[in-house]
Amino acid sequence: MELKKKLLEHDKRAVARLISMIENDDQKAFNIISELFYLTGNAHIVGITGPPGAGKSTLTASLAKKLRDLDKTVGIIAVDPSSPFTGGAILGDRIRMQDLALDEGVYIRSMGSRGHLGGISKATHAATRILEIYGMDYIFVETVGVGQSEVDIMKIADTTILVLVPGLGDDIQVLKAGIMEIGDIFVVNKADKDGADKLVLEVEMMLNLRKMENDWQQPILKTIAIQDTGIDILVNKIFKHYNYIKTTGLLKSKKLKCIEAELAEILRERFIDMVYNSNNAQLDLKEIANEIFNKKTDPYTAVDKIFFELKERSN
Ligand SMILES: Nc1nc2c(ncn2[C@@H]2O[C@H](COP(=O)(O)OP(=O)(O)OP(=O)(O)O)[C@@H](O)[C@H]2O)c(=O)[nH]1
Ligand SMILES: [Mg+2]
Repeated sequence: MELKKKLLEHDKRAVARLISMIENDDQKAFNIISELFYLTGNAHIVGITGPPGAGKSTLTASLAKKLRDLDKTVGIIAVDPSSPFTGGAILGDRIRMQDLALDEGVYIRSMGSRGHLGGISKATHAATRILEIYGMDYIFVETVGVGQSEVDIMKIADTTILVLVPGLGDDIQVLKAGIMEIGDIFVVNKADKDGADKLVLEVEMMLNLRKMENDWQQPILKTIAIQDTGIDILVNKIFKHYNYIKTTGLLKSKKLKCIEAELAEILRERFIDMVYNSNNAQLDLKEIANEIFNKKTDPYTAVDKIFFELKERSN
């Protein structure tokens, strides 16, 4: 197949086409992944997450530049970017972005694709696989948020970088409830602003308070992404973390968990599609909700009935 050949020949346009097909749920793209699946699994997947406007994209661009200097190839996927962007603004700074976008060793894409039930979608998983087949050494997945999305990204990333910035007001609020657990590396970006050192101290304190799950000491680094300051150290920590998870077997268990989450997501999508579309009359959830509201039925009985009808139909 033409597209498959182009992908193997490192034609970036094939990557763009395939990811678009994935977003449109075009089975042909998934077939290509199936055929080339043996080429997947070799990229270091780095999650970048943190509050809106923290400088995640600027930081990612800066990291990508550094990795290109080291002759590494880089794919970047921004999931649900919060800032409205036109064409090229996904990496914040247009000039940096243009350099990167023209480089055959870099591919940048934004995807507005949360799964049916939130979380990292089937499409995002598939896009990382395309980038792996293309041969990217590093894949950055940027997500914005200060809640569930950070926890979700952990499932796809081998290394998760949590980006924080001073001056968000109640800084420590941002760090609540499980969010700290997911950072393998903490970055206090915009260190050119007041309050960076205070925030570093606060993060340190939070980290000291909790029980360590393993012997990876989560580093806290200061960066000024717009000036490429602190990026060398960050790249080194990324290498170091990868080394750590490889040698301890954590990488394998992370990958297994990721595959499990992906399987569950594909099953969910497939199953919900089946429930919605397999009958002559399509399932009318609004109508059922109405019946439940009016106490004509209840959610458990309603779902039992849907399953019963599905079974009847498949017999
Ligand atoms: N002063 C300062 N500004 C920065 C720094 N890093 C990024 N910025 C600026 O912060 C703004 C937001 O940067 P982005 O990289 O788009 O931030 P983001 O986290 O990707 O934003 P979203 O994807 O919209 O959540 C831009 O105007 C950047 O130029 C920094 O280190 N210092
Ligand atoms: Mg961004």
